[in-house]
Amino acid sequence: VAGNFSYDGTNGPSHWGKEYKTCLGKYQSPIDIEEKDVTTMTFPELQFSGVEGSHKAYMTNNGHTVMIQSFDSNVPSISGGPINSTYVFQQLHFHWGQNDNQGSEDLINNHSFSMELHVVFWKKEYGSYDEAVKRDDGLTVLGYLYQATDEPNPMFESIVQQISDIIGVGSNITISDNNVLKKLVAPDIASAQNYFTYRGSLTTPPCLEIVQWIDFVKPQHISHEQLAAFRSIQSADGTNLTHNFRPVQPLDGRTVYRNIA
Ligand code: B30
Ligand code: ZN
Repeated sequence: VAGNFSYDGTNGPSHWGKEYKTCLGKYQSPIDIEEKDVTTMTFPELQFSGVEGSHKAYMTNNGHTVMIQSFDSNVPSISGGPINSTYVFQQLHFHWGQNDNQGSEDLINNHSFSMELHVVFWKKEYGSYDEAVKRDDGLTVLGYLYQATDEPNPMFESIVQQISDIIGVGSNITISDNNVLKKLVAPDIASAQNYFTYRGSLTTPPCLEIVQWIDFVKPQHISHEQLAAFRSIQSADGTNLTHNFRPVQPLDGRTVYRNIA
């Protein structure tokens, strides 16, 4: 559901801290990742399970993004890498910009990408998402960067087609392609051990500082046209959600690691 926040004006990111004090905290996301400042590290292999096969999935306009969830019994999970237990898939969603030169939340060497996909997982031993978000190691989010190109990405075909059915806030539809989850949760297994990782927060209110971020180094692509479809959904105030990325936050002494497989 849409909380009382937006990406412009009096409810924009610079005002979130008035209602949500945590948004003013010291471990906020997103950040600018400067490659010259990262600490290299060899983590255990990051592993995906339950990703293969088909998943019944749903797509929602929640007023601040396009969100995809599954209530399938076959739920993807991850383990290994910088996390020391199993985390279960909850939802995935997207962040984009008003033009192709911006849209990603995390930046690399101060460079913005056109879109960022967030795949959100909760720590299984806490029993549920609602319990996990009360704990400081409750969530792991995978971040995938996308650069706009002329060439469409087949992975987005069915989603983009169906975005026209969720223009209004609160709309919810079944995704016709049962392979969407497989394609979005682990799109590029060959590059899955090449990531940055750091401790941070939810990038939207309530900005809880409970997230182990895993940002994959290698960008993927999406076409200008496919990206434009995301900008056509409406936000809570009835205007088009042309952009929904939070500006970068201070690193404040945190260490960003890069996995060297
Ligand atoms: S992110 O990946 O850091 N962008 C939440 C999860 C991941 C991120 C940001 C927020 C989250 O769980 N937020 C609280 C729940 N939301 C979710 C929702 O369904 O959409 C409720 C809310 O905002 O207050 Cu509307
Ligand atoms: Zn996000």
